[in-house]
Amino acid sequence: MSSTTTSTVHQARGERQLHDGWQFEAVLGPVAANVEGRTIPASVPGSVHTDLLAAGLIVDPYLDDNERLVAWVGACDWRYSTSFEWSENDGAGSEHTDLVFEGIDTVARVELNSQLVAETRNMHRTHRFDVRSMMREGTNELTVTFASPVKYADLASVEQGYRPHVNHHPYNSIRKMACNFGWDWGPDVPTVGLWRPVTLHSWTSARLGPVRPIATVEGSDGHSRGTVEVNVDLVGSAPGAGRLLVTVGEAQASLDLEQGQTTATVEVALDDVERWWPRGHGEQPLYQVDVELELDGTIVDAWQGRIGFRTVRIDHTPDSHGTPFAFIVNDRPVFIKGANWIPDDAFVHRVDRPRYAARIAQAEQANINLLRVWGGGIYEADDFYELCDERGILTWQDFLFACAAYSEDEPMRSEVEAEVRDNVTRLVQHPSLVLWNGNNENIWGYQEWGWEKRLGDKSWGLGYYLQLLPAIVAELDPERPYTPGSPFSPENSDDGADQHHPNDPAHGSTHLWELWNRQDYPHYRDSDPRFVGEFGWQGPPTWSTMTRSISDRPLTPESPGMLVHQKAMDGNVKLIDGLIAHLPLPDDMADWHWAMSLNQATAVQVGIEHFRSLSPVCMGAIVWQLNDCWPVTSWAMVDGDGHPKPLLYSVKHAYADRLITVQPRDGGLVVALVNDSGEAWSGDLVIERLSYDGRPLGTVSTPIDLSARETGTVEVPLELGAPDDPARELLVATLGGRRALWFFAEYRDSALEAEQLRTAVNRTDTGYDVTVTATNLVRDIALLVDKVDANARVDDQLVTLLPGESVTFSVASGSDLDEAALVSRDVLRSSNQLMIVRAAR
Ligand code: BMA
Repeated sequence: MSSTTTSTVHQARGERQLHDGWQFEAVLGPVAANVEGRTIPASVPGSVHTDLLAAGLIVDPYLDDNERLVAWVGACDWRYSTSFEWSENDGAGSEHTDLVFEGIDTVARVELNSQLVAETRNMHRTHRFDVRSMMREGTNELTVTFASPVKYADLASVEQGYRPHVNHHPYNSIRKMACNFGWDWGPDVPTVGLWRPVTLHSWTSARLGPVRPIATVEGSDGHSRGTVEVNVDLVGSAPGAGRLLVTVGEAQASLDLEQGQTTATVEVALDDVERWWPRGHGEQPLYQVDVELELDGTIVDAWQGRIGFRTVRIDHTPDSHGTPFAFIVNDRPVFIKGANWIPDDAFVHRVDRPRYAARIAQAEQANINLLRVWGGGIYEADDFYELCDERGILTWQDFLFACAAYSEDEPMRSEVEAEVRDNVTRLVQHPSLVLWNGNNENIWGYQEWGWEKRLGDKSWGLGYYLQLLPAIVAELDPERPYTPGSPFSPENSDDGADQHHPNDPAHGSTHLWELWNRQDYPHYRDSDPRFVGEFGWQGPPTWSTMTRSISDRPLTPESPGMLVHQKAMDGNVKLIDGLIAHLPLPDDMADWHWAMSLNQATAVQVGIEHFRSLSPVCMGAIVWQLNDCWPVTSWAMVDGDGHPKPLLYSVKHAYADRLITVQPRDGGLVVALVNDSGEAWSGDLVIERLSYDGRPLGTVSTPIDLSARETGTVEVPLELGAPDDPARELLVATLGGRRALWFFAEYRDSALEAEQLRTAVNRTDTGYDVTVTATNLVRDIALLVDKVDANARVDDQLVTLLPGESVTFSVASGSDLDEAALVSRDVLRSSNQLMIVRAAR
């Protein structure tokens, strides 16, 4: 396992990983006959599902309807055990021996040499136990017995009192990743295991506890002064002279410790620092922080981390449009081109650093500058935030409360507090992290989803979101913004008189789900939101992922496996309703797959372009969702096998630094020019009305001079905006090398003809170049290269060619591909193909 939460916390002295020799067995529950009585090798970090799979004892829950076949696993109790050698003389006669679990999933009884160490019930926190008095010379036996998470949650929800939640399990009664119990894009596979590292830590006299470096910066860019306030907890008591040494980059400071001191703060000042910027705004300089604890001249413990210097705040100052929600980084407003992040695997321990890196690279490919870590998942591993620090991807971390009411009583309250303290402390160093957010949709849910009457006078979490969480953030991480929830409308007055509905688009952040659920995507243009925290559209996974994971014959939109891998309420009906206003419903599976993928890409693009055209009134959009955790039809841009869906490419276009888009406004049309780059954008904007066969029907040219980060609009003159024949005409707006197209009719009402394409395929060092030339108008050309090679990637998709134009796609592949297949109708797709129903083919 390369994914650890300690990659920046280097406390190597006296630490020994206990990852070997683990095995597990079922101890209670509906155990399958082939597992009953067996002892199975266990991976640590790991989970019971993945080890059963590795041992060949269960089928892969990600395939077909296997999820149902392995449902018994989550209903069993499991015992993990290992033994290890230990001697009093280990660790140079150390005085203390701690057993440290960075993640226990979830309800467990930990025993060492048959003595109870502790009972745990929170996956999201670390546990450190002083086990010195239980250790013995020679062989030591460690066991961790896990209660069934399903049964525990069921019982706990009755003991705590029923509280509303979405989906079918009461995930809100247990501090375990909510979506492991199933979600509207996730499999129901509640697992158990030691999901993060386990270590034995031997130490003498004193050691470092948690270390929190808080970086601040003042002055203008180029002459910025940085200060790092390093807050250190000290554990144990040093008999002699103690000292803390702190190094940040070139600067150093030290502090002499007093006998018995348990906390210390060392400030390091740096005269001239470079600021950390989000991608698209500047560089990402990072500074290493080293903390050493010295006792009587010897370094006994050390910690290492990495910080960046930047300021961040959210502007909520009411204005004539309502209340903004604008991230201001280093005093510069940053338009958020975001995506929501869910756990990249339902078995989260499988997400290692290379996988995080691959996913973050895909986010960069889509011009994304913020990932919101959604509250039904986890606090991700350090690897995630480190990579985001390096790449300039901002992160927003929800606290882990999603779509449910939560008990504020014991034992939940103390678990929440411990978990929040752990994770705020762990993540405080990351400059990419720009927001702590209290929950996902719970304040909204309380008001709108009928919770109030179901809850009676029971607590539901508001005390966490308004008091406990902000108090901990203010204490441990005072420089970082906090919002109580998403969506969220800030109060406009102290007496609360101006309070707005939490999802009011004119105030703060909003989640726009009505479009997908009911209204259709052109209606994104009906509202002028200040910041969109969630909006999205479903589409199937890529063809290769879909056919690898679903073996239905025939494979149809409603064949059994397809329905198992579609978790959304009325998902298929919404897919159909969302399509048929725009395109005919195909009667063939390959066309259905292409049509739904295309429609997903178009819908989100329409939303983003509208939101960006409103900037700076709207200051951000966060698409639901970047990634998937298994192969499924969902709102994701990247499917469960890591393959990019067409949506990733439409988002890339819509999030380009410089965007031209045509928007209906006030009964006419405007061309909106969005310059989210650091340089001015000037030139002649040419707006042309063309017939589908390429004949010019009118043109106008307007000089443009936009400053850096400026958005402007140009009205489309009436004679250009009013077509003679909407089915056969389009608008083309061009500035420099960029252009926007506007079609006066929906695809299905248009005169789009059968495509006439010429193709040429050339071998390159990294794969193939595929040049496509159009004789007539061909819309949304995409090479679905995964159909030829599941691992192949193409640099672009969804390109529209006017008659006579060409495009060259670069296909990266390590294999020799069938060149004819690469340009076959099944792979080289366009929306023209969808206008012709099977009978005509
Ligand atoms: C939002 C999210 C998720 C959900 C998504 C799609 O409510 O917060 O709970 O998966 O919508 O329905």
